[in-house]
Amino acid sequence: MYEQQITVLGLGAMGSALALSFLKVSLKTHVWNRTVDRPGVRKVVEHGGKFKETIASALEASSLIVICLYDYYSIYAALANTFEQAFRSKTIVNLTNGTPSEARAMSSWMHGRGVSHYFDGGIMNTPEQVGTPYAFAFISGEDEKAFDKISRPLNSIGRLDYLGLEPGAAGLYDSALLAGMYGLFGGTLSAIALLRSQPSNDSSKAPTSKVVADKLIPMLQALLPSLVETAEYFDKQDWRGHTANIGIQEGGLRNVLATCQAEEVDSRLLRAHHELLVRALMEGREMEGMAGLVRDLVKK
Ligand code: FVH
Repeated sequence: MYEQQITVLGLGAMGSALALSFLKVSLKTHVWNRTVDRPGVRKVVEHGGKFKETIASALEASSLIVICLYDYYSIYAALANTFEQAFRSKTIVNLTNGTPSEARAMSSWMHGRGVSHYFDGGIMNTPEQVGTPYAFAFISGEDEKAFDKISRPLNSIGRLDYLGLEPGAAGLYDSALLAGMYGLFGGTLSAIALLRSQPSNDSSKAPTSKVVADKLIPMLQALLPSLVETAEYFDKQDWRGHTANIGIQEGGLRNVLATCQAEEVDSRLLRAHHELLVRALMEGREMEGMAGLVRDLVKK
């Protein structure tokens, strides 16, 4: 038997997008937000969401509860004065961004208050993408049978990727994917800063956005398969430099840093990567591939 109603705690940018996606598939949607006067609250109520004045009445309204607050501290703060009875037999799906250890602690805290199931999740898209083919979320905690029960009401958000029993798994995948994203962002910010220094009398000067769209993005797209290879070599513990080895990578990045210096561009987002390459070179590992560098990042 699948849930016909759902409660959403938190109607910020993401929580309100989630609530709207539930309303769109005709789930009766109860909502609560600490501050009533918020655009997200108005929009969700306009679309049929049932606003609850107190968090206790929001919990009471459904047995399936989605939490999407700013951080884990906000959740503890919001639920601090709620009687344990309000949690009993509830299924909680917490889509607030956090770390694996925060997820594990929250799972124990919730089970200690009598919830029947606690799932932790990470949403890997923007609020605007909720309900589109780009949207997906990692979910972990409990078992596959329990996950199946929540997947029907929740899949209006997007694709749900269930990672198994360990409640911290979704937070780990979330952080790993965001690490990749921030690396890409950092490199792109440095690229834009360099491009802005094109001489204005250069007739080939193109708007920065055009260079990013026409040159940088196609280059990155062509390189993406090599990221999978790096992970495959890491899995096989194969440290050989099959294509570009550490020696070549260091030379390339050294040129970028020299150009940044000449053009008075702050290279701090790139320097940490260069330091890693130099350290490997000093250890005589110039023929290793990028997978070898991962070893240097792993502390335990
Ligand atoms: N927005 C995004 O692009 C990202 C995409 C990936 C996933 N994140 C995570 O989703 C969580 C919520 O993010 P959000 O975008 O909805 O954030 P805000 O619009 O800032 O809304 C924050 C809500 O949290 C409530 N809140 C904050 N502190 C407290 C508290 N102490 N007690 C109760 N509620 C609290 C806030 O309420 P109010 O300020 O309106 O009263 C909002 O409902 C987040 O983990 C992202 O990392 C989004």
